[in-house]
Parts: sequence; structure tokens; C-alpha cells
Amino acid sequence: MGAGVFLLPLAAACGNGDDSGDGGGDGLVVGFAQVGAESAWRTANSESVQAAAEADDRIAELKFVDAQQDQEKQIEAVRNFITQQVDVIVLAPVVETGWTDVLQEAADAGIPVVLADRGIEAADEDLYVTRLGSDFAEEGRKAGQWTVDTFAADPDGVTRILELQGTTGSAPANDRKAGFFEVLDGEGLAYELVDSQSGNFTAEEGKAVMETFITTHGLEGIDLLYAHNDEMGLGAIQAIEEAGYAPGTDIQIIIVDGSKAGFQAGVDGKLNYIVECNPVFGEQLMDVVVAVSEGDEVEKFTPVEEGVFDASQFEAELPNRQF
Ligand code: GYE
Repeated sequence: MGAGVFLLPLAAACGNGDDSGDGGGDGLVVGFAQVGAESAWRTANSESVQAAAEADDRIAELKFVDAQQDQEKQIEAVRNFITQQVDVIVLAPVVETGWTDVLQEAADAGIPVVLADRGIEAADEDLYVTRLGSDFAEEGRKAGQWTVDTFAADPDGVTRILELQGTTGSAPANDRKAGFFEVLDGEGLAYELVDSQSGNFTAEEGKAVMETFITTHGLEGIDLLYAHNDEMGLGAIQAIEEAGYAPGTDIQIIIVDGSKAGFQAGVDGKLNYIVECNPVFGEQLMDVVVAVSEGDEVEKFTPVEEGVFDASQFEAELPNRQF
């Protein structure tokens, strides 16, 4: 039952932190309810947050829970953090809805909540202090703009698209989709969304869904695959190759994240565009956690800086990738 709890042993930890929540004393006890370990992005994010907490004298202890992409486990983790009276709760919500009750419980206990990475529905906006993470709609718009730039002059007219969505109901799946089609519709691209299914942000499910796409629609006349993350794109590339087609040539492919494996596939000519999503924000998160514990005014949303890369840039960028 329950998700695995890993306590990070910290040299600075002496005692159980500061119960007053004012950021003084022995340092802060922070609970982090992480989504899971579904992707290279997620692993890099967990490592960044854990390393930053360990290196930071202001943090006495980070209680880290991997919720295995299961909202029930995340809710249970947050409830445990409340029982343990941590100073600050950091939540990377797997989906956008269903948080009202547990966040109200945190508020009633006087424990501030910081969202890391993913967001939640606007109706619950008063139940957290701030979110640090990516602008997923902007990532979708970047993918959409490349699509328009690449296919607008297509002589055969209609651009036929397959979409591999992230976890159903998650902020990055919802917003990467919305931003993408906002630009296609806004710029008047003639397109057909041939199919769109969730691959749950994993390589296995991305591959399985792509196999179904190929069985159902074939690949002849499909112009583009838009995958909401690297793992699903890489899984789909395998499925495309196993079906006897050349990914990146017979079908153009966009991925979001930009892991080493993603860039390597780009260098190998198997995909065409990478929208960066940056997981390495642990140090920034610690600053936000400390500020929030001290009651400082903070912005409701702090976006992480991100770029885009096309085929002419893959090789030069590969050595710079951190995950
Ligand atoms: O793109 C994906 C991961 O929430 C931004 O989650 C994150 C996404 C990331 O599974 O690879």
C-alpha cells in the first residue's frame, strides 16, 4: 500500500526542523509529493530537487514521495505531510482536478503549498501559494508555429496529423494540446487531426498507441506526429521502424522535453523538432520554498526559461543536455 517514502539524509539535519513554520531554527522540513518516475524529465527533476535540498543549509529535511503517477497516492502523501506538520508542502499534481479537499486540509493546518512543475484548475487557485514550472501552453504554441512554418506551403494542401497526448487530465497534456491547435487554427493551416490518444507520458504506452495508429490509419499520407514528450516520441519511433517506415523522413516528428535520448534521435535523423521543457529547477524551488515559509510576497506563477531546436541544431546541442 501507499507510495514509497525516501527520507533524504542531510548533514545539516539535527532534529525535526522548525515547527513554527517561520523559517528559523534548525531549517525547514519540506514534503515533496512527486508525480512518479515516468520519464527522463521526471528523473532529472527529482534529482535536481533532492540535490538542491541536500546542498541548502536552510532545508533540514526533504521528505520525498514517488506517487507512481497515481493521484490517490499523491493525496495520501500530502495527508501524511500534514500529519507530520512539515513546514512547506511541494506538490507536482499528476492531474489538474480533484485537489480541493486535501489542499483545504493543508490550508486549515496552516501549511503553505507550492506547486512544482504541473498546475491545477483555476477554481483551486487560492489553495496554493505559487507555481514554479513550465508554460505548457507556450510549449504547445512553439510546436504549432514550427508546424505552420513547415507545412503551410505544402502543395498537397491538408496537413494530416497524429497526436500522442500526455497523461489524460494533466496540465502539460491539456495545455500542450491547446497551445498547438491555437496556433494552427489562428494561422489558418489546413490540417486534419487523424487521431489523438494518450500514451501516459511513457515509452511503452507511446509505442503501443502508435502501433494502433498504424494499424488503423496506415502511415501513407500522414505528415506529422506531435508527441507531448520524449518517451512517447521515442516509443513511437520504434513502432514506425518496426512497421518498415523511416521516422523523421516518411513522417515528421515533434517531441517536447529535450532529453539526451531525444536529441540523439534527432542527430540520427529520426525526428525533426524539439521543444525544450526544463526540469532542472531544484535550486530555484528551494528559494521559493524558503520565501513562502517566511511569508514573503511571491508571484503566483514563475515560468522556467526554455528554448526550441530544429535539425540544424541537434548535434551542437546534444553535449549540453543535462538529462
Ligand atoms: O514533459 C514529461 C513528464 O510535467 C513537464 O511530465 C512534465 C512532463 C514532462 O512525464 O516527460
